[in-house]
Amino acid sequence: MKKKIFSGVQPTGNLHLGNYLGAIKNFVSLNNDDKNECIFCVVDLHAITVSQDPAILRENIRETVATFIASGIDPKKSIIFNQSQVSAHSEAAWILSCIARMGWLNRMTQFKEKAGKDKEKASVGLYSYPILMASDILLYDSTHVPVGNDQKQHLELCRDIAQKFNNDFKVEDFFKIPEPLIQKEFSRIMSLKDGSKKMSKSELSDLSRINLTDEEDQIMNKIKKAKTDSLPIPSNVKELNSRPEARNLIGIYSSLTNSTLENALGNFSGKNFSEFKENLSEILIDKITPISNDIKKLLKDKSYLDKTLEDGCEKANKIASKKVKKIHDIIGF
Ligand code: AQP
Repeated sequence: MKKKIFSGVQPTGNLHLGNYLGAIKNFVSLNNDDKNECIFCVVDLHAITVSQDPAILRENIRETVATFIASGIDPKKSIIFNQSQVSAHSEAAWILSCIARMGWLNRMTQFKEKAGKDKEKASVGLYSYPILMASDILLYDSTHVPVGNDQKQHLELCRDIAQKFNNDFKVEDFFKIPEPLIQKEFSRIMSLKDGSKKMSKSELSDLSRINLTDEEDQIMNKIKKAKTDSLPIPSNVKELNSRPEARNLIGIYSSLTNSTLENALGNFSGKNFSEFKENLSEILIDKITPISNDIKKLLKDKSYLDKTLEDGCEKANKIASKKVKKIHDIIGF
């Protein structure tokens, strides 16, 4: 049995190292394994849960496709498409919003974080976002969903919705119950300015993240200015627990070099951060600049990116519209 993989990225600009190490890097290895059928979605319906400039959104959709391809996802092997062009997503989201319970949604921590203190002014879409995410996943009978750690709770909600639908309508196994694929280590990359906040596209300070389109000098400058503390690099992992910024930088190093935290510490223990930062910058430049150059090249060929989406949408639509038709039959439309 092939694994059916589904995941999405919002086209909200500034795709960063957290998106890469937490999600896209994993997408690439799943794409490269012939035992998997992969679908990678540019989730533009999710992006409009906060306000977007239409012209910038259109460009960000293309930039997200370019980032997928530049990172190593092959559109001939995997389906790449944008959510808004397959209407089954919006339709299934309405139906599943009649299955999901208010109490379940009220527990979602991401809504609380994103809506902040003024939740009365947040869009209804931001609140019900996890139901749309469940529709995205369930429409394709996905068995596995590679996401960063921050999406774990949403995936649990998706499983609850699928189970309730199957039970309510006595259609055992109609919706497959998907498994999260979350990397055990470094699944949450933190801000370069504050080790307690996740690296994020919407953070105002550009110095808080490494963008996948950053140039060499920007990467060097951001790592140089990244927050650390005045102590030298410790010799054991336990000591990192009370030093979030140091843990984050060493975690990024380990993730990029596919080594353990212990090995990374072994190379630098007792040294000061300036030497470590020089090494980290070099590794980041080696990894990010080829991706950054390819994104820029691909962005010049809009018709190729649009055609990639068009082909992907056609394939996704075939699968999703069949599933929606079955949902209609089950619920009595
Ligand atoms: N800091 C992170 N560390 C690890 N993984 C992360 N992801 C996001 N930030 C980190 C993972 O990237 C995938 C795509 O995320 P998204 O674009 O759909 O939305 P997000 O999680 O809301 O990303 P941001 O950067 O925080 O965007 P804004 O600021 O717009 O809200 C997901 O699998 C996510 O887990």
